[in-house]
Amino acid sequence: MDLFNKVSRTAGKHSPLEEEIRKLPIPVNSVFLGKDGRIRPADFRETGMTITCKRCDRIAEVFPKMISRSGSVVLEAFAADQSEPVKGKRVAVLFSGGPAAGGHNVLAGLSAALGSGNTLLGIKQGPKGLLKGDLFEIKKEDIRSIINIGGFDFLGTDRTKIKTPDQFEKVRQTVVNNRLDGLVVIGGDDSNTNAAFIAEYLEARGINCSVIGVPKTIDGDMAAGKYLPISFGFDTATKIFSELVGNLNQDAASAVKYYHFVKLMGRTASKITLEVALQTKPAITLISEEISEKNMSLDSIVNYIVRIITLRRMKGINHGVILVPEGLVEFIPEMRRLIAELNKALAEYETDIADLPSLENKREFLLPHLTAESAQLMASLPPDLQEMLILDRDDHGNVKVSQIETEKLLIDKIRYRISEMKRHTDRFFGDGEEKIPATPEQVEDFKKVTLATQSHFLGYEGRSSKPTKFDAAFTFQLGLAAGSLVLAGKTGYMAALTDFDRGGRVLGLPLTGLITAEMRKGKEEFVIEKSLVELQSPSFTIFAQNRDKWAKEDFFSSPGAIQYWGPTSNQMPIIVALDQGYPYFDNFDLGEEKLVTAE
Ligand code: FBP
Repeated sequence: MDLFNKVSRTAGKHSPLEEEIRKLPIPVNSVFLGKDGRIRPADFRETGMTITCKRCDRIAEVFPKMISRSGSVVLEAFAADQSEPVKGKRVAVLFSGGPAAGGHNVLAGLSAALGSGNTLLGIKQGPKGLLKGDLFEIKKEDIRSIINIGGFDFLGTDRTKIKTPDQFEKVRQTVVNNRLDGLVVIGGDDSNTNAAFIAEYLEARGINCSVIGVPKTIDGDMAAGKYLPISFGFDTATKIFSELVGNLNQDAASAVKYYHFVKLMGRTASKITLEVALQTKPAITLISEEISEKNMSLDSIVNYIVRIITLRRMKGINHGVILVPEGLVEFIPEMRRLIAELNKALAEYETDIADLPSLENKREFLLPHLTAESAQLMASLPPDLQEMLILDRDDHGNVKVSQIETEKLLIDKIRYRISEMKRHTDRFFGDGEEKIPATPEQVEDFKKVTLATQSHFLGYEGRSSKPTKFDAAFTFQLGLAAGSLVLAGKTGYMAALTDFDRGGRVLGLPLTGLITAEMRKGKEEFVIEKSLVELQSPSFTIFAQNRDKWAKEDFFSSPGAIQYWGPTSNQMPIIVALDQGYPYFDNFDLGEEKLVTAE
């Protein structure tokens, strides 16, 4: 074959690697295997475990049907008897929110659970497509082309929040018009909350359609402790970010001139940052949850970083990598107060503000509605950050933190502090708790410091990659579990998987047990509680015990690319293994490997 043909042959998801990984066997949990070794849907029974959230009183008022049906009891899958599996059901599936690696394998698992006796329909472009009724049939050959392949592009996705009576009615019409027996929502906390509301709405109107959620988000904050250690996509995203951060560690130590400030995705939780830190051991890592717990102001964060940079300089190290979690601004106490006050004012004066023509007008209108401290802080922020805080919220009321250049804000403030230190060395060097101990020569050397920085934002690079072997296996089981829950006639549950070190345990979690009441834009909203980094957890403890060593010396590591074969190919997230108390993290066990491409 000539070179021209060889190059064009790889178009349309046919790169040599994609061709190979389509053929990779995937582990299958024993509950999904019949006596003949073929895949079949599992059945579910009640366990003795219940999950309830902090505001059960309000949840019971808002979701009476779901609560009385599930009793908040966790379900567990078991291998069904050998009777004929259910036939003739029509099940639709959608992606919601940001992409996460492995989404296509959820579809593959669903398709395998439904078998040839039922119909799987794809909903185009997420909740928007559900409202429009934009559905098409997913065929077995479609599954063969997308299995183990990254992205959400086969269906598309979006972030529409289904909230108005008119929207719920449209969902009902789509369900009725398409004779759906099941609806599977693959999404994060907001999308799974949507799934619970849809389940309640349909049930209250006597419509027999199982609504099942699947936990997706690279952020890892859609998790439920021992029932669901992590959401899918986290493992792949953190391995990609770790490869890139590892490379930056290596480059920093080679070029010996730059500090690389790397903002890492994770809108709220710093789980991604913690995992990447454990994989790459950079010079400095900020964890939002710790900053909030210690009530650290923006100034004290800057002081913390500058102190480490200065101490490293004294050892002759003038380079390194600094990890900054995407959601940081919302965890800095004074910023959090400012955002809360802005949210309240934005909700109260929504129409007045919408009528004002310029950002300047909006800012002038809002300032008198803030406390003096918040108004002062607001005025001190760069204009583009002010704009983000005033104007931009997503459909779910979240500040769009991915657009806020926190890493650049920190760089500016650090530069300013270093120049201040050079001018007033007495204030910053010498004896005293806050001061940096240094000899006169070291202080003179410090005056010569020029901080050379590079800033990076890693997020989108990690969302649509081909799934790691862990995510490929995890998502396939989640699809099998979701399909089985639908065929078992369950509604208002989330498909879940746990015990990643011993074959996997397949569960159905009542969505209402995960939901709580939260203030958003000044109003009470019902949302699935986000799982954050816990400062008492083994993963954070190990990080905290080691970070001083990583700050003092160049102790970094560079884990390299995702492997599909080789020593790290069966690795699961380190934070999951540590926090679940698994004996190892480098050899996940989710069942017997099978070639599932033809199922
Ligand atoms: P989901 O919660 O929908 O999975 O999205 C997570 C995320 O990747 C965040 O880390 C980030 O803040 C956000 O998506 C960015 O989303 P967008 O695609 O709207 O820019």
